[in-house]
Amino acid sequence: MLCAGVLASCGNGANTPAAADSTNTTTTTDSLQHMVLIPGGSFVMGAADDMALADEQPVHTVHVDSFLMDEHEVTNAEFAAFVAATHYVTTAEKPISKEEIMRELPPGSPEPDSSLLQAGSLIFSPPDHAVPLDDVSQWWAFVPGASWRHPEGPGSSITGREQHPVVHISWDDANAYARWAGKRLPTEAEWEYAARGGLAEQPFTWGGEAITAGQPKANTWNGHFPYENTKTDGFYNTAPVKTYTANGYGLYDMAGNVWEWCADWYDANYYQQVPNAAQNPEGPAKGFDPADPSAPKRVSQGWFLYVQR
Ligand SMILES: [Ca+2]
Ligand SMILES: [Ca+2]
Repeated sequence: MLCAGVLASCGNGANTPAAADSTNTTTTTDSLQHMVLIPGGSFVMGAADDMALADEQPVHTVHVDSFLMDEHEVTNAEFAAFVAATHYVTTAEKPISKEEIMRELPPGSPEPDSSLLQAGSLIFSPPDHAVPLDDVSQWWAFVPGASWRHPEGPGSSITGREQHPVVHISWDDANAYARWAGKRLPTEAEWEYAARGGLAEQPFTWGGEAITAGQPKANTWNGHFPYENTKTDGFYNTAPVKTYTANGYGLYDMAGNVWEWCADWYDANYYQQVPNAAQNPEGPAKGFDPADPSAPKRVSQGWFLYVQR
């Protein structure tokens, strides 16, 4: 419910003057500052290699129309301006209602202890030794009082991190920010198309070179997860936006730094249902995750691209 993440929002490209001019790659008007025109086109979505997960198959061709996308993740400074203007309260800053929890749990579930209903969020709290990588509870811990204002919990602050991406942002928070800014969340298809930066069938936003080769390319985990981080990219937690080289469309941190919200519901079986050559697909009508069937989820993005081999 309370994931560390942020949005990359995009405008309704078809309705904006900038989007109509496909010769411009970057907008210049005040209201569209820091947005990039992504020229429409078709691409192969999904994965077919040995590492492909079931929900990434089969690969299918998708067309997206031109749209505008923020050039970087939403920063603490940008989100603070939204909150100052609207007095918006994020999901992580609200106590959790017992009724809401019970609605999302299977019928007959025991009621949660009231100590679990405080406002807060999940904090990365790694062990100092190797642990099974299929158990996220080994490195995530719920911390009352953690929120975008207090990223590491009470006592921490975002002072000095104004240009870092905002974290502890739910899908509802991201959606509210985007609407306030006169934008919307990208669809999963738009996000993946934009992340590729015009490169076809490459595994990374920068192409095919291994992430460990050459200069640091993105803010990721370096070393043995989750107990050793060598910080060869310079950062343990978030990095200021635009620290690393942009992709071919001029978008930053499409790989790494923080995960970004997409508009789509997540359905593990969606790729098996979406027609080939889909035009501007908007994802399934509702969410379904067989690993957690009582809690529908939205799509978040931000790491490996999918490539057909
Ligand atoms: Ca790092
Ligand atoms: Ca990112």
